[in-house]
Amino acid sequence: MKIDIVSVFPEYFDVLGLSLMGKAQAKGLLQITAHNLRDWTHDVHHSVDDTPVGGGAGMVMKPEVWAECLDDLLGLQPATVDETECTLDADDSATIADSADATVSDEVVESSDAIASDESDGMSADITAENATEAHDAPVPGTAASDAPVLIFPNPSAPLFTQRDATELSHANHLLFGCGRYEGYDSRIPDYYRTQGIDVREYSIGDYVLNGGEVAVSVMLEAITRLMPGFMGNPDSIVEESYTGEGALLEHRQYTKPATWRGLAVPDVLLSGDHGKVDRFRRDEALARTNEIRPDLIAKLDCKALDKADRKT
Ligand code: 6GU
Repeated sequence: MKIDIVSVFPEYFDVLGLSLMGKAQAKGLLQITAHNLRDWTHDVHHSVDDTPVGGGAGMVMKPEVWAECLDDLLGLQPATVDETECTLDADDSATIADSADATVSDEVVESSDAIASDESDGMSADITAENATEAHDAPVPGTAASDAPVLIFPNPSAPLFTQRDATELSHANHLLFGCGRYEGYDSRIPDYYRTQGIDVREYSIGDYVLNGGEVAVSVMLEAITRLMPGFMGNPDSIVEESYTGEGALLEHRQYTKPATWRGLAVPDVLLSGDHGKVDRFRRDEALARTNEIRPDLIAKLDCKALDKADRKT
């Protein structure tokens, strides 16, 4: 699985080289690249945000830089140059004057080509003068449907990311995560890529607010990649866990030896050697704990996932 992550703090993802995720990369199961969004800026300040239209606190990540980056990483042709993007303000002209090889040209394609060839990130090298003249056409997806990329934006105002999403995404060949910071990103960024036929997802990881999407992406990535065949040393360990399968319950409590520790005993039934009784005990405990801690999960349970003995619990 190829995983691209775009962030203004790509160093956040250095930790993905550790533990099982690091091993999966060494095995060639995962190819993770964290990119710096600022590599796609052209102004001296490398700015990626602007004030919110309509007013309000904070800054919003602007669409132009994201689009250059995402077009590149998705292998899309640059989009039709929008008129508003061509309007130069005093800042822009100063920036262009600063740059040695970019000149203010009335031939927009020429200048965007010059900018593109500045990029060291590989994809832009494919933009030849020939296809750049066709840049006024809408972008086309660059990959076959079977390994179509999935573009994912962490967003605290989006639907919750669940085990079901993790399972589905563990089958993808290419995931591209875009981490927002500040007050978030211009909503037209995901909208635009949807219009281009890209599978775009926005997810929250819980009902609390983080400073940016980086930690949320780490959480989602860990949930997704551990479900890939060959990722876990012991694949059985992902079968019995909480939130797995249709009748998702919280897991029963766990114990190891000794049988009594600091006066606290392991339940007798677990020492009985009777697998049927152990299974029943654990199942009852899972149901009781779920009912107490997460009644919302009980409400969502499919009746078919319950057996006769469950109903008594
Ligand atoms: Cl995905 N992003 C941010 N910034 N905060 C969050 C979140 C995501 N999910 C929960 N809180």
